Amino acid sequence: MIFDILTIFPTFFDSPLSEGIINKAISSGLITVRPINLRNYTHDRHKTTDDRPYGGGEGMVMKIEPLFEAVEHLKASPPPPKVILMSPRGRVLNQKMVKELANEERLVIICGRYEGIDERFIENCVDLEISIGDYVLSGGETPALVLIEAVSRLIPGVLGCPTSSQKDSFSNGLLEHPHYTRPAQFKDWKVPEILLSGDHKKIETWRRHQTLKITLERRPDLLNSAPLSKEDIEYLKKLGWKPK
Ligand code: 9D3
Repeated sequence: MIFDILTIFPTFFDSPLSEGIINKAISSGLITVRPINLRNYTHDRHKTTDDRPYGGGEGMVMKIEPLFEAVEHLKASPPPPKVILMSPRGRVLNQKMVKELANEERLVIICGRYEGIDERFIENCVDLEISIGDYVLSGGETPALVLIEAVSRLIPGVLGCPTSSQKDSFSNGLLEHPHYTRPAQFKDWKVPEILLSGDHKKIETWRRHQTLKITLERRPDLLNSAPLSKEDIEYLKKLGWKPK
């Protein structure tokens, strides 16, 4: 999979791309990540990418010409990409969207800066606008990294074990049960007895109950769309859950 990132801060991505799982995925050729300097597509001496807003007001707006030329240039080489704008006005990213994007062959990811982007570029050149949540950042670079990491993990071979991305929270639609490792006792804090029992059937049930209890406490909204068994629903009702 190819990720082309259009940004005025291409070096922002140097360190994150040189660490851990993403770095391995790049080295092994499973993904290609190319930060591209938007200023390469300007023609004036000052490499201007922004200008003052028509109608007046605070802040600067990203100009259409460099963005348009960059996207046209990228589209001229195969495979045809999906063009994504990281934007606080976009659809809020979730694991379902990540799964869908993992089926694409190539993404062009545009990182906004300043107060906004000329709307004519968005209307005519962007396929999808994505936000990563309801908080204010300074630009689309961090969101682009979030997107690339989330999508890359779903590409076969990127994670060591093919099941580990499926077992994750949100893949099964619920939060994870708690985890413990040695020592069995630290100060006077003990690992739950059942996990030391060797009774795998009982452990499995305990973990499922923990998953359901924690999800009910912290993210009851998830229970309305997660796949639940008859036993799950029975247990949740005992905890006071009312299905919607
Ligand atoms: C001060 C300007 N804001 C008015 C409320 C609008 C605004 C413009 C640009 C707010 C943030 C930004 C920069 N952020 C992004 O480009 C961005 C973002 C984000 O801020 N939060 C969550 N997801 C994303 S994706 C891109």
